[in-house]
Amino acid sequence: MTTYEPRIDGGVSDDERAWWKEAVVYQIYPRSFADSNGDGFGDLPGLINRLDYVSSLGADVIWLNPVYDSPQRDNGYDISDYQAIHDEYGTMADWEDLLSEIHAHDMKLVMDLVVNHTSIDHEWFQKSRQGDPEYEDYYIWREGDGDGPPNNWQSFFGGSAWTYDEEREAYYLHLYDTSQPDLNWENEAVRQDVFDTIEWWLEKGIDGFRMDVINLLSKADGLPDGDPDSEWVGSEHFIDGPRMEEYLEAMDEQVLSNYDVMTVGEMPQLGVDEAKSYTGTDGPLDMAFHFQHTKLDYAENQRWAIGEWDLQELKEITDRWQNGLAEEGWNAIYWENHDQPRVVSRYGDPVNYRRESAKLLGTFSLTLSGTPYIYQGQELGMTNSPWTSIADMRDIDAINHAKALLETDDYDEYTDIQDTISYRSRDNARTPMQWSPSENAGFTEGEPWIQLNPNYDTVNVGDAEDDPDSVLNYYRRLLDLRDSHDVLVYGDYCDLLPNHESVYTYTRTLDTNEGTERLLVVLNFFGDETTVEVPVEFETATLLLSNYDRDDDDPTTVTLAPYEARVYDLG
Ligand code: TEU
Ligand code: CA
Repeated sequence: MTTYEPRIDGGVSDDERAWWKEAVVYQIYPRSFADSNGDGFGDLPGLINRLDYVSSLGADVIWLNPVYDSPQRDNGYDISDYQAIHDEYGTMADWEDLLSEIHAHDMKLVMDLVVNHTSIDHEWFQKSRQGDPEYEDYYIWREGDGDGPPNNWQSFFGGSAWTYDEEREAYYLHLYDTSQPDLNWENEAVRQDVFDTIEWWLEKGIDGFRMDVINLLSKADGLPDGDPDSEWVGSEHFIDGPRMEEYLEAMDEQVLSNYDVMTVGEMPQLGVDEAKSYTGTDGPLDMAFHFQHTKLDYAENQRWAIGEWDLQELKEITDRWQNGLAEEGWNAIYWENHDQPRVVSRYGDPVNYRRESAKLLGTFSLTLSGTPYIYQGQELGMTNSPWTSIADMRDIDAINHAKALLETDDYDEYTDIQDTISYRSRDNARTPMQWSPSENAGFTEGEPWIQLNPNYDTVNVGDAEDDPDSVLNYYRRLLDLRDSHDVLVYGDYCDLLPNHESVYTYTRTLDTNEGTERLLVVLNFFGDETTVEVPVEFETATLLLSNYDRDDDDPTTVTLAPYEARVYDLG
C-alpha cells in the first residue's frame, strides 16, 4: 500500500489533502476487459494479466464493476450473494490475487457496492417471498390497489416498478428490473446485514466503494403516487428520501470511518446542494457522480430521444459544480462509464476527428477540479458501435426500451428506432476492450459474449502503443501532467469566457509557499478552426501540452484547429 506524501510544501493544508483527491481512477468492466480461458467472458485472471497496462497509464485506483455471484440479468447489478465471486469471473482466490497484484502495482482497488436492491435469486428474497418471519420485511411488499399495482412508480428500465409475486401474493418494489427487488432499508436488520457485508470486504483490504444508486435507499412514507409527467415517475418520492442522511451517517460511523478508504456515491438526479451535504466536511461520502452533463444530448429531457448538445449548457453545468463544491465537498469527474455511450460519439466527432476530439475531451476531464475517472477504452478513443438488430444487443435497458417503442403506434420496425437505440444503448460501453488488430481484438480466443466494435482493426492498444501521437499516449501525458501539478488537484477554477460559443477556456490557480501556480486550459469543442482572444494577464507563459504539434507560447490570441486543446503554464 502506498502512503501519502505531500508533493509540495504549504498552500494546501493537511486537512484539505487526501490521496483520493490526488488519484486518477480507471474503471474496469471485467466482463469486457480480458478473457483468459476462451469462454468469451472477461475474467479476473485475464484482468490480472493486464494490470501492467493499467499501471502504465498512470492510474492510481481501479474501480471494478460488480464481480459478485449473480444471475447476470443486469450484468452483475443483480447480486445473489454479496460474499461470493461469480463463477465466470473466477474464484475468491483469484480475487485475492487480484487485490494483492493491484497493490503490488502500487494501485488501489475500489469495489462496487449494490445495496439498493439484490437479485430475486438472493437467499434473503427467497425467504422473504416465502414469508419467513426473519426475512419477510427485507423487501418492500405491498397489496395492490384494486387490480393494479400499489402506486404509479416506474422502473428506470421501463414499465411499472411493481411486480406481483404469486408465492407471497403481494407486489414487491423494484426501481430497476423486475429481477432486482429493492431492499427495505427501514428494517434495521437489513441495514445491519449490509453494514456487516461492507465490513467483511473492508477487512479483506480493499480501498473503497463505488456505491450504486445510493441516494435511492430511502422511500417516502406511505409510498405516494408520483407526478405522472415526470421523467422518472415517482422519483420525487425515492430520490434523496427522508432518511438518506441517517442511513449513510450510520454506515459511515459504524464501518467506513474505521478505514482509510474512498467512497463515491452514484446519485441519479443529484443537484449541487445535495452533493454538498453528502460530500461536505460532515458528509458521509467523499464524492458523488451526478448526471447533468450526460443529458446534454437528450431531446426534451427524454433519454430515448436524441437532441443537439450545446457548449453553453456544458459550461453552465460545469461552472455550477466546480464553483459549487469549491469550498465544501468534492467532485467526481467523468465522461464515460459502463452506462454511458462513448463520449467521442456524443460530444466529439467519431468520423472526421476521432483522435483530436478524444484528446480534447480527455484534456477537459483531466484538468478540472475533482477526481477524474477514465472508463476502459476511453483512453483509446473507442466509439459507439453499430447495432443493426435487437438480437445483437445485450443490455436489458436498451432491449426493454426498444421493445416498448415498437409496441407504440409510432414505429413499425427496428430500423425506425435504430438511430436512437443504437446511439443510447449502454452496450456501446460494453463492447470488448480492443487490445490488438488480431481476431476478436485479442479480447478472447472464443466467441465474445457481445459483438466487438468493428473498428478494432484500427483502434486498439497494440497500434496505439507504437504511435507517439495516439490517444493512448496523449492520455499518458495528461496523467503525468496531473501528477506533476498540484494546481490541477487543489487549484481554484475560473471560467474565462462563459459565453463563448465554441471555445471553453479556464484557469486553475493555487497559492503555495513558492508562489502562485497557474495553468490555463484552452479548448475548441468543435470541428471548425477558430481564433480566440483569451482575457488573461501573466508574466511568462509556456505551452505544456497540445493535441496538435505546436511551439507557440502566446496564450492571448490563439488560433485553434478543429478540436484543438492546449494547456499553458502561466508561471
Ligand atoms: O445505474 C443507475 C442509473 O440509473 C444510471 O446510471 C443510468 O444508467 C443513467 O442515469 C443513464 O443516463 C446503476 C448501474 O450503474 C447500472 O449499470 C445498473 O443497471 C443500475 O444502477 C441498477 O443497479
Ligand atoms: Ca473467461
